[in-house]
Amino acid sequence: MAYAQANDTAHHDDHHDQPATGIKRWLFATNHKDIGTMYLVFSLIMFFIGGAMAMVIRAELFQPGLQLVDPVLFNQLTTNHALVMIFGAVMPAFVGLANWMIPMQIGAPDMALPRMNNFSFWILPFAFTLLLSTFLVPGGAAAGGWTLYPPLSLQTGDSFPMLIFAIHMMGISSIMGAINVIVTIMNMRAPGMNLLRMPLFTWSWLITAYLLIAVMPVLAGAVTMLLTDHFFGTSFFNAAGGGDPIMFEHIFWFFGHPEVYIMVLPAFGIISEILPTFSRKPLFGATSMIYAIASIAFLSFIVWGHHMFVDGMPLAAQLFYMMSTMLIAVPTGVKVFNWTATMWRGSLSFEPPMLFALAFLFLFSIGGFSGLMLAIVPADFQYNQTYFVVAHFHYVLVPGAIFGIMAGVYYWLPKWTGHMYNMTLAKAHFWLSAIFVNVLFFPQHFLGLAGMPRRIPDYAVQFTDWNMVSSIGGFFFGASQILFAIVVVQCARGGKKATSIVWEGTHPTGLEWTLPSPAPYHSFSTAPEIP
Ligand code: CU1
Repeated sequence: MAYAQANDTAHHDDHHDQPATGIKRWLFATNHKDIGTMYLVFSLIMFFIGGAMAMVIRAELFQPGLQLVDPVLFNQLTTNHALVMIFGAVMPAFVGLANWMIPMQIGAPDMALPRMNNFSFWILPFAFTLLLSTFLVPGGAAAGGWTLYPPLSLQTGDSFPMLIFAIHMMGISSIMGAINVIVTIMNMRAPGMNLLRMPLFTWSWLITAYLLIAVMPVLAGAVTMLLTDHFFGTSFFNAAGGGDPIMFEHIFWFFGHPEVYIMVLPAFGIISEILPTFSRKPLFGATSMIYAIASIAFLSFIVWGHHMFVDGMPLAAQLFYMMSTMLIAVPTGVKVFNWTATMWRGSLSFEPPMLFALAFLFLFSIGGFSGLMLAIVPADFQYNQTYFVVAHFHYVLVPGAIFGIMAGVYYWLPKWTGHMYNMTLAKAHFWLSAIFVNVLFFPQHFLGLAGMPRRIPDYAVQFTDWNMVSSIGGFFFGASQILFAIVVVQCARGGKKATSIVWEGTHPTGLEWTLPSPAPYHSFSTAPEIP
């Protein structure tokens, strides 16, 4: 509560005029909480749009043969499902959480650059309107999937510049968001809030923001070179003109691998705050947790070649990428050990944030292990371009990134809205999600090992059974997410009042949401006024 009071005081000092109401409040928002809300609402909408595409994909793959969509539309769906989920759902959700929580966690009155904050949000609706309108162009953004490998991606046709410009806008938005996070954390911490006292969510975002600034321009460069190859006669990736299509893969994955970590490091931060709260114990090894996240971030820059083992690569390079990739298991192991040790002999309770955090811990680990399998060069020769890869990264991104976001939302929603949400509905959402995410994605391991290729609208009959299971899991998983929307909307509209010790449960001492670990010696309610 002390954090919130400090914020409110500073906030009112800043604004002498009347606060805007109605549409102006949102259009001209410079307040980190309103912008955070807009990011989160936008992300939820994109989650359902990307999810609807996934439902169509799973419906087409329910049985062999072409029934619902033609192959061109199917390819459009796989490409756009990925772009919408990555840049529209997961990343904006984390930026929304950053906007809400970072100023409060470090005792800052707002984000450092509030107008840029507004700009970085409002780019997104335009970017995604442009991206989704490629569906209206004949052929659409069909060729190549979200990785846009040339020469296939250069067959995209008239929607190609729309696709490229949409990606540029997403990148600009991300870079501005990242700059804001770094400047806020570096310059606006309350007295006494030195770096190693910062809560883990803020720490994970600080590291993520550096990753974003390092790799988003690389993506921008890659897609710009595609654009000039397509329209201006350059031959960056065209062998006939002296270029090299494999170079695109190097540039893309130098962005792409850190991008995966951008989507999961903030979730590590969220989990590192939820597990201590619901274990009634401080986080085990908080400092080693920060170093582990930083190590993972560093390693993410030197492993990109593991996406390209089948391209033909010198043996020494194969060994380097294999071993550097496996090295990531070391800091990841530190984190899993610390999370487990945090819960060890703790006084555990199982409210929705804790349930999602635990599911994250178990299921993200499955994604980690299948990642280790893919890192082994000779094994990857078998798995490459199969559904095993699809199973792997969906375990990392759905029960990883998305469950992390949901854990965070269930954890902080009472703090944001002032209301407690419907526990029964939230728990039902958890159990349905946790069960059906496995029904959806686990069989895809079997399909991949049996040789089913990815990104295809049809398949050989021997793959039918597990595809049916996967699709049924997908339909139930998708439907369960409606519960999430209901819980969130109900909670925003009203309900039982939340208190500062909302998570006390049966424990009389209780714990606040943003309790850093270790607790700071400063009490912010007596801290000097922020100028
Ligand atoms: Cu990777």
